[in-house]
Amino acid sequence: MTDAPAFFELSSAEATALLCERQKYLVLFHVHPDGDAVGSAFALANMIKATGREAYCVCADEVPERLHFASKDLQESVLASSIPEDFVPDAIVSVDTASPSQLGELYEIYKDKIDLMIDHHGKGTYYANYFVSPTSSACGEVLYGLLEGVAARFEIELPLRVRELIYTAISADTGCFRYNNATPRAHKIAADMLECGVDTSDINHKLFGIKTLKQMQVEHAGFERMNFYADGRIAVITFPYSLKEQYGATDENLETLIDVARSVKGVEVAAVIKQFSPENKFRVSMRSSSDFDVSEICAHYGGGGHARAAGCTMSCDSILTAEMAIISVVEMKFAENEI
Ligand SMILES: [Mn+2]
Repeated sequence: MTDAPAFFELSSAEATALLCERQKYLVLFHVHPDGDAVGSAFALANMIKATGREAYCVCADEVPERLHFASKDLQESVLASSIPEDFVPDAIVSVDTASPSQLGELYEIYKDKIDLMIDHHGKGTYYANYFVSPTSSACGEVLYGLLEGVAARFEIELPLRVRELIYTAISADTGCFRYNNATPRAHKIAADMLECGVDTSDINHKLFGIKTLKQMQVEHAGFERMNFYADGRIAVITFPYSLKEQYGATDENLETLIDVARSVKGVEVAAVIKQFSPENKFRVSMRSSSDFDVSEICAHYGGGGHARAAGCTMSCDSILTAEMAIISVVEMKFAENEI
C-alpha cells in the first residue's frame, strides 16, 4: 500500500516566496486555453523575466490565434517540444488548471514534479505539492496579489505588460465584467490597471470585439441547428464533425457557439455539443443564466467548472445520444427544483 500524496495549501506570502526563490520556472496551463489561462501564464512568465530570471510557458495545445496578442511577444510556441532542451526548470507552477486531466498530455510528463498550483476555482483535484486556490473571478485575480508581492520583494514596479496580462485574464473570465463572478475586487483591480495606463478598451476589443469570418459562418450554421427544450428554457446546439469538415473549421472557430445559444431570450441553460474528431467523443460546454448549477450536470459526466459555466466530455454512440442525455438530466433537475 502506498501513502496517498499530500497536498498543502499555501498562504499568499508562502506562495509569493516560492515565486521569488527559484531561478527557472516552467508555467503550465490547461488544454483548450482561454484568456485567463494564457493571460495568467504569461503574466507570471513576464514577471519572472522582469526580475532577471528565466521562465517558459507550456501547454498541450497551442495558444489560439485570437489570444496571440498575449503570448507571441514572449514565445512563438507553447508546445513542450518548443522549449529549449537545455532549459531545466527548478520550479514547475500551473495556473488556472483545476484538475490533472486539464493538463492533457503534460500531466504524464510533469506529474509528481509540479511544485505549485495557482488556481481560482476553490475546488478541484489537487495534483501539485502545494496549492493556492481561493474562489476568485479569475486566476489572474489570484496572481495579481502574488505578483504584487514578488514586485515588492524585488523592489520594482509591476511592469505594464504584466498588468495588461492580468487585466486580460480577469476580463476574459468575467466575460468583460458581465458575469456574476465579476466581484468588487475584480472591478477594483481593473480600476488599478486603468490608473496605471493599461489600454483596457484595446484588450477588450481583441477579446470580445473581433470575430473571424469563419467563426461567424460557424455561428450561423450553429444557429440553424439550435434546438429548444422545456418551453425554451434550454437551448442546445450540436456541431458534428461532418459539419466541422464542411466548413473547414478549427476547434477554435467553434468556441463562440455557446454565446449564440445563451443569448436567446428566455434561455436559462445553454449547451453546445461539439465533435472535434471522427471519434465518438463529444465535448460539452454549458452555461447558465439563472441559479441553475450547470457544473453539477457536467460533474455527472466526469467534468466540472463553475455554477454558471462548465464542461465535460462524453463518449457515446452519436451526438444525438449525447444531446438527449444532457437534456434528460437538465429536465430532471428543473423538475426537482420546482418541487
Ligand atoms: Mn480561469
